[in-house]
Formats: sequence, C-alpha cells, structure tokens
Amino acid sequence: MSSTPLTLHYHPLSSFCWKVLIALYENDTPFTANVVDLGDEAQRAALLRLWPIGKFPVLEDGARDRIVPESSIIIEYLAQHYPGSVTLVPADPGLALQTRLRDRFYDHYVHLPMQRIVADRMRLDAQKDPLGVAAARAQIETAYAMIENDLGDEPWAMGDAFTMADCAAAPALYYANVAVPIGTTRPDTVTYLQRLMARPSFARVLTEAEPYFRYFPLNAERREGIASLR
Ligand SMILES: N[C@@H](CCC(=O)N[C@@H](CS)C(=O)NCC(=O)O)C(=O)O
Repeated sequence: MSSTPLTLHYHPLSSFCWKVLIALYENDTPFTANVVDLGDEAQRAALLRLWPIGKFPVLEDGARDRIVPESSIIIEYLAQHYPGSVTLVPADPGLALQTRLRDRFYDHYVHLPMQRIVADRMRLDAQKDPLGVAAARAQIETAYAMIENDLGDEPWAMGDAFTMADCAAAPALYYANVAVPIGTTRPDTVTYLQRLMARPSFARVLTEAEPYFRYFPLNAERREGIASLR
C-alpha cells in the first residue's frame, strides 16, 4: 500500500499534465506518479476505465475514493483537499474568479490552438488542415497581444502571487512559443515565460521532460529557440 493516497496518471511530455505537476511541486504534495504510455493498449485501456474521454492528467485519490480528471479541476481539488503554503486559488471570491478567467484564457486561447498546430504537424499531407492551422495561429497572436498588454510589471498572471493561472500559462506559453514564436515585439511576455521557466516547480517539470523531447515534432532551429530561453 502506497504511503500517499494520491496517484497522478500522466505523461512527462504532456502539456496539460505539466500544469498539474507544477501545482503538485509548488506545494511539495506527495503523490505516486503513474506514467501512461497511450501507445500501449493495456495502459490506454486502464486510463479509459478511469476517464472514458481518454485524456490525461487524471488524479486518483484513494483517501476519498475519487477520480479527478481535467487539469483545472485537479488543481482546484488539490487546493480544497490538499492545500499547501502556495495558495493556487485565492480565497477571495473576486480574485478566485479572475484566476479562473486567466486559467480558462490560457487553456482555450493559447494551449488548445497550440495543440491543433502541433497535431497538424504529425498528420499525413493528405490529412493536413491549413485553414484550421491558420485560425489557430491567429488565435494565439490575439492572445499574445492581450497577454503583453495585461502583464505590465507584475511578476505573475495575477500580480504578486503565483496561482493556478500561472500553472496554466507555463505549459501553454512554453509550447506555443515553439509553434508561434513570441518574438521580439512582446518583451513582457518573453520575460514572463523566462520567469515561469526559472520557477523551481516548472524548471523541475522541464528537466523531467527533457528525455522525452525527442518525441516532440520540432525542427532543429525551433529546438535552439527553446534552448535559448532556458
Ligand atoms: N481539458 C483537458 C485536456 C487534456 C489533454 O488535452 N491532454 C492531452 C495531453 S496534453 C491528451 O491526453 N492527449 C491524448 C489524446 O487525446 O489521445 C485538461 O485540462 O486536462
């Protein structure tokens, strides 16, 4: 029997799993890590039994007999049942709402369009979707402009405090910068991404993902682009 009730079903290269790993590492929350290889039929079937949608991360809480899917819901669940010194969802309802808005913003308007672009790279030529990719790129450009406008001198998405919004921003911006480079015209966004990458929780996630990066559809120059940010 494991000494911790929490098991995270995840993969070290998966951006949405990064979001939850950051939250767990922020508070040193103990958990058992179960790496799921979706290419392995038995492992995929086991994940589908937990969450028929078949996406990770999924958190299993043996203490409450709960299966918790969806990265934002997992972070909220951890904040409720396994709080730590870093308050990822503010207690103030107004600030909590703003945190959730930023979390939704990064997931829907940076993270998901980035996934669409990356998924298209892995398709055969006949299956490619140039219109969908163009729309996803435009969405990310709009989001970048909004982020640059919003950040100002604040260190984190919600100001001085590191929150769930930053857990969402880190993987979204990291991978989006590969698909649609943030470039030189958005200095505050670049600085924010660098600050996120220097945060010990996210730096640890990146180090753990390093051995898997060769499976990510990157070309060499993009790899250097990422390396130069570190
Ligand atoms: N809305 C979900 C998205 C999760 C998601 O898209 N996970 C991806 C990995 S980053 C996945 O499981 N992909 C595998 C698949 O779709 O087969 C969340 O926030 O957790």
